[in-house]
Amino acid sequence: MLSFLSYTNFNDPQGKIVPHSYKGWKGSCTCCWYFPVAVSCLPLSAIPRTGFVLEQSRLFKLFLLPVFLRYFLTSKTVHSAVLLVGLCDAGKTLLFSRLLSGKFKQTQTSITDSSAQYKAKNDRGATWTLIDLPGHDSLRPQYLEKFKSAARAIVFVVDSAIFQKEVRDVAEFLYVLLTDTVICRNTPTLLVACNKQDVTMAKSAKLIQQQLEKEMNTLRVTRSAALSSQDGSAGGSLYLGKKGKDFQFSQLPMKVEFMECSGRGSKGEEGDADIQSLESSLAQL
Ligand SMILES: Nc1nc2c(ncn2[C@@H]2O[C@H](COP(=O)(O)OP(=O)(O)OP(=O)(O)O)[C@@H](O)[C@H]2O)c(=O)[nH]1
Ligand SMILES: [Mg+2]
Repeated sequence: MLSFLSYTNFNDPQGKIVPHSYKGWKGSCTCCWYFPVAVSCLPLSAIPRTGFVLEQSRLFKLFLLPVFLRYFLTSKTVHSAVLLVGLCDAGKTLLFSRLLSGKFKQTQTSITDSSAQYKAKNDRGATWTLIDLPGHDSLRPQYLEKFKSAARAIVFVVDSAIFQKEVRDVAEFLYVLLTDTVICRNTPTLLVACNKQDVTMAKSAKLIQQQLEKEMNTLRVTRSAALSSQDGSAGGSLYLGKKGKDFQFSQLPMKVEFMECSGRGSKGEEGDADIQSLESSLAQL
């Protein structure tokens, strides 16, 4: 019932505090069903006798039960968040700013989440809650835990300029995401944004995809071996891809797209970002 009274605050990109609206990242107000559930669980004696209106049992059957069923059946979580995730310095916060305002912004490493309403570039005018998560190793798990169940899409940002050096860490993070039971159940669209394409040595989206598939295939073998040498339980994570086959992103239950982009853009801070492919994928959610 506390959630009836409380609401979360989010920081917007300009640093102002914006109240969490009724249809925020959770997409539905949980109090909608807490209240009828709580009422219908009360002992009948706790419901005051109306005497001249109805017997208690009839009151429950005729009024409370339909109300409870209606709320229980119609209140489902709407996945309305688009999460920006990735390792430190991949360019999430700059992309967050570019997607929202188009502007270049000097960034610092994020220590908390930022969120704002993002209007997709489509005729439907779909609006999502765009959430920028910190990439630091020590903060990543708790923020992922907080927002993963609300994800409609996950934009996994990769620094293509230093991908070769980070391939193992990128694959490990992606592995954690893609074997998570909540994420596998909700199947948010996965958009792998191969960022920093303005840098000359940046790897292409195709090469990044191939190397990640190879690396995650290796990870799957080592992780499965480690699990079976313990107690055999998967500890809240699922098997990645198809058993008996080399891992490919096409085996995943969710839609996966790899794309190239640059939050900085080819003309630097003064020019526009190169994020059209990301925007058009977000428009199709
Ligand atoms: N050359 C180039 N630099 C970029 C690009 N995108 C971001 N950067 C730079 O990379 C650095 C890190 O960018 P951020 O957006 O802060 O990275 P982040 O992923 O939010 O990092 P954390 O908050 O630490 O997780 C900044 O200096 C950005 O200006 C890009 O497309 N090209
Ligand atoms: Mg950041």
